[in-house]
Amino acid sequence: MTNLKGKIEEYKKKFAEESARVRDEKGLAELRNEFLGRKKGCLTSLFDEMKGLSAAEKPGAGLLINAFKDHIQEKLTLLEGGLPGRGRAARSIDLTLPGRSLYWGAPHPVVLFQQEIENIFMGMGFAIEDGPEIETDYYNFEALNFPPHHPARDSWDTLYITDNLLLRTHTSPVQIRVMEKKKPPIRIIIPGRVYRRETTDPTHLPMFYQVEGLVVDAGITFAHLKGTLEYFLRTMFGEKLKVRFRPSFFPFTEPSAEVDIECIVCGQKDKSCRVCGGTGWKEILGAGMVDPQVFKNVNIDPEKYSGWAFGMGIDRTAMLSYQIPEMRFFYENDLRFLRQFNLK
Ligand code: 2NL
Repeated sequence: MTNLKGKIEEYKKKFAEESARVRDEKGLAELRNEFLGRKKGCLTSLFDEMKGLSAAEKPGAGLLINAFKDHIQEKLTLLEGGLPGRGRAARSIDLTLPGRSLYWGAPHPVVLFQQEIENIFMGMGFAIEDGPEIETDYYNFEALNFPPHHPARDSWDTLYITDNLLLRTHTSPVQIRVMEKKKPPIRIIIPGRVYRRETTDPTHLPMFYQVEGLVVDAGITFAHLKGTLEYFLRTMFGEKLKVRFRPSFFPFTEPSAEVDIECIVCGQKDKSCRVCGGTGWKEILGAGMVDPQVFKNVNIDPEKYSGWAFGMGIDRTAMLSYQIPEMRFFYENDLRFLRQFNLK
């Protein structure tokens, strides 16, 4: 046993001397073989030594030899990590390298803009609703006073799934669904994706975002429409913003209006402004008093109740607000573009 202990000490000393001389992987392999190798390794010779011991001494000797083995293995690993070249790069951790920084996700600019719109209307007591993007002909057209084959359908280039199923061309079907379920007073807005069969150009895509709004109660007039929309637009674009209403037509409202705001890019001062074409005005939304036929379709009595509605493009308005020349920029997912809008 004393013999074994002495031998272990001797081997440790020898290992320390020889390991100091190891310069490369070859030297390391030789050292490992010399001490842990199966055939003539020091470890093997220690186990041979054990054979001559008594049964009582064997367990203690086993522990000593295993501790020696662990010691050698640990030192070899350290040595390996300290070697230059390929060995070092492949095996060691460089604690001086800076950590990898994580990219924080952030809301998309169209989402930010939609939230701004939602906040203004929520401040006026409106609720936010949503509904399916795949609709039936009834909810997308018929309930909104477009009979089949009516020429007004031509101005909505629709993407059909079957003769009866289609991708909604506006979020109005959600308003129909809400009016079927709830009785007045109703004050809602519906933001969401809508689809049209469009040829892509800088301001048109087959998918875009729209927000529609609806107010239904006893005694609602065009004055409510005007006051609410003016308040909304001035909160969004500036207290002193000029807003004008022009007569227009929609199948689901009567009377109907298109609403323009002063050009927020040139402030009506540039006769060659590229945004407003020198007119000083930009069309921003469509609106009107809900047609009595639409109320009849959802069993609301048009003699008792009246209401107004509007529709506005979200991404289109965000383009005007941020002065973005291409709608496609929003949906190409180029992070260099998207990151510019998350300054908050
Ligand atoms: C536009 C015009 C508009 C509506 C949408 C509506 C919905 C119901 C009843 C009556 Cl359920 N009207 N929506 C009304 C007027 C205009 O959108 O230019 N949108 C981009």
